[in-house]
Amino acid sequence: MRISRLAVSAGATLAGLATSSLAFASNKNGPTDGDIGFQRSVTPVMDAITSFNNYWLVPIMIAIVVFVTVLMIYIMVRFREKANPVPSKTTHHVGLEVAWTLIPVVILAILAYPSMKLLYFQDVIPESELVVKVTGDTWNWEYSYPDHENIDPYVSSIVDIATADKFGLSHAQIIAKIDARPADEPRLDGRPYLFASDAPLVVPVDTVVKVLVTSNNNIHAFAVPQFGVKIDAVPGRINETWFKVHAGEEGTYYGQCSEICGINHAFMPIEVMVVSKDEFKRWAANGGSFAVQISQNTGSGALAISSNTVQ
Ligand SMILES: [Cu+2]
Repeated sequence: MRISRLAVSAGATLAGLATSSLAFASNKNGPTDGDIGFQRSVTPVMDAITSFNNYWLVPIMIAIVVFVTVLMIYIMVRFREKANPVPSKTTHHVGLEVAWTLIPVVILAILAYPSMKLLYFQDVIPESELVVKVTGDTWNWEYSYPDHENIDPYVSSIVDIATADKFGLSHAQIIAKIDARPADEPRLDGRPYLFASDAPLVVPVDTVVKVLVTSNNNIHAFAVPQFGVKIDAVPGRINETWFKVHAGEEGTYYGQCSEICGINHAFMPIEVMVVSKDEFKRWAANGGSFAVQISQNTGSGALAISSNTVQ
């Protein structure tokens, strides 16, 4: 009787934790201090991942944790030395062994169905309206738009200060130092350090974007949590994935290289700027720039780089 009351209260506590973890899911973009849920979803794939986690995995995990905890407590109380002076000599119980083998098999089989459905949903790319190519490098990302010949491939690097200047500085001091730069140098401008780049990937909202991912050197991974995108960038191979940001979700989304790739792995952020379809058209027609470029420097590499820098 006491045990069953204990089970009910443990269950209630864990169910409360689960609902609060759902409630903890941030409504902001990007990672937020104190978050314990996933980042807010903005694509159909991430919607499916979030539901699979919240409505299948978390409830099943909670049920298992509650069951095992209650069983452990029951065994510790019921079979303690005082209450059970003559211990049982049983070593095998066929029924029990069959049960603890079959029940996990059934749980995994039940999980396999929605899991496979989700994998195929991620894997099969719908008819794409835009293709972007992402190339991992040591240590930054290069973006190109094979559909738009007028947009030169451009490199997207972290907004940072030199490693030598960072020595002994706190996170906040590094941010202050970057923000103190002249306005014409890459600055954070309110964006998070280790996520902000000097040239984000620009894509239109409500559009199926096919992403081709490869690498120039070692293995990286292109990952944007709010899109449900994470795919390895492997040299000599092109991996494909896709995302479609929901209408009305224009904004800036962040990710980071997610396959440990070397000394500056932590310093190759992914910043994706999602703009309206019209704004993207203008950006693309303008050679990959939001600003009208006035440059004295004609016909050199410097122009190509500056015209791709998002102003
Ligand atoms: Cu990396």
